[in-house]
Amino acid sequence: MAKAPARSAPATPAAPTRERPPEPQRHVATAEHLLKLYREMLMIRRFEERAGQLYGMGLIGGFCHLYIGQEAVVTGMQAALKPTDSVITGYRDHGHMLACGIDPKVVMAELTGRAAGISKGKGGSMHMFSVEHGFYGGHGIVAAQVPLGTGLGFAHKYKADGGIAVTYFGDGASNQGQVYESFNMAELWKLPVIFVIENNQYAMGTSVNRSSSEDQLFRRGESFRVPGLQVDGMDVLAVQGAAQVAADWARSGKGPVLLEMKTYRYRGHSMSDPAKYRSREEVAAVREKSDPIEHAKAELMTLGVDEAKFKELDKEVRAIVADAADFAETAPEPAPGELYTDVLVGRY
Ligand SMILES: Cc1ncc(C[n+]2csc(CCOP(=O)(O)OP(=O)(O)O)c2C)c(N)n1
Ligand SMILES: [Mg+2]
Repeated sequence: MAKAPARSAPATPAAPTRERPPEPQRHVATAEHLLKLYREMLMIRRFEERAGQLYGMGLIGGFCHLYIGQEAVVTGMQAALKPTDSVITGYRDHGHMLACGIDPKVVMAELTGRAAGISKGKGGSMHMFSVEHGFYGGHGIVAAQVPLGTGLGFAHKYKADGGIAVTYFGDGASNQGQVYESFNMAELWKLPVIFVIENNQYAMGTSVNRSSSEDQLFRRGESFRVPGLQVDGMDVLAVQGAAQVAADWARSGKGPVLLEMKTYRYRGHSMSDPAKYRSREEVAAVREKSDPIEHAKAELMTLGVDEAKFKELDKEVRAIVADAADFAETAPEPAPGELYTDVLVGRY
């Protein structure tokens, strides 16, 4: 009887060994540099507190998602970027705009729907944009900014302008299919993109563990060979250190990199969230143990910065935010004719 031929599956070529970015080190900062980061985080915090108040007074309509608790992420990331780089995020975007150097006045005026707002008062909290500052939105559709950010990376590579695209999204967004299509293309084409997952532990009322089979989100790029790093997103210098490694990697043509920032939002998902899915104690414990601003302050004190300096900074930041709020309350609303400008009309 004839012997059956030996069976074997079609051979898959051996995968080349993957290079990985070096292990990031916490950024070693001078008191001066840390003080600058502290001030930037404080600006975001005070701005957001004020936005929350204006919302409570009925001066802000529509949705309003505050960034309180997550300030170290955007501040540390921005510290490693260059003016040629671009930034894109979702709807929790006020902090990203301030970090990109956009005037608090035009951001606050946009929140209150005034003509002087950055989107002429017609975009509101979730729809702001400034090409001049390398800020590409402000997007209300969960994860929609991820393919767009990948496209920004493509543009940087195509134009060979040396820039990289920082694409922020949430833990909830990280379960969207378009994120993985983006990872695939970004790695295949070695696009200069830093994907930043702001893992604030919740997507509206759903905790990461209830929604994610792989809750170590920095591993989410592995199937696509996108290297991932997990970062303490409550420590601005840890963020800057990781951002530097990621930026060097992406800028040198090695392709995308994924940073999972472990962070926390103190407020509800949006201003209309009663936050029944978590206890007050849980929030209080994070605030007490991990607050990014308090930690930076404590570190600055060990570097010799005294209480008077903090008081001076706080006063200065409060004055800038108060000015922005006054402006946003008193600036005129858009003229009725603006209803018909900037509107894309399709013909069917
Ligand atoms: C495609 C889509 N689905 C659902 C929503 C409603 N929605 C808005 S925010 C959100 C949760 C997203 O959470 P996460 O990505 O963790 O970001 P975070 O709000 O925590 O910053 C959902 C489901 C939406 N805006 N877009
Ligand atoms: Mg989230």
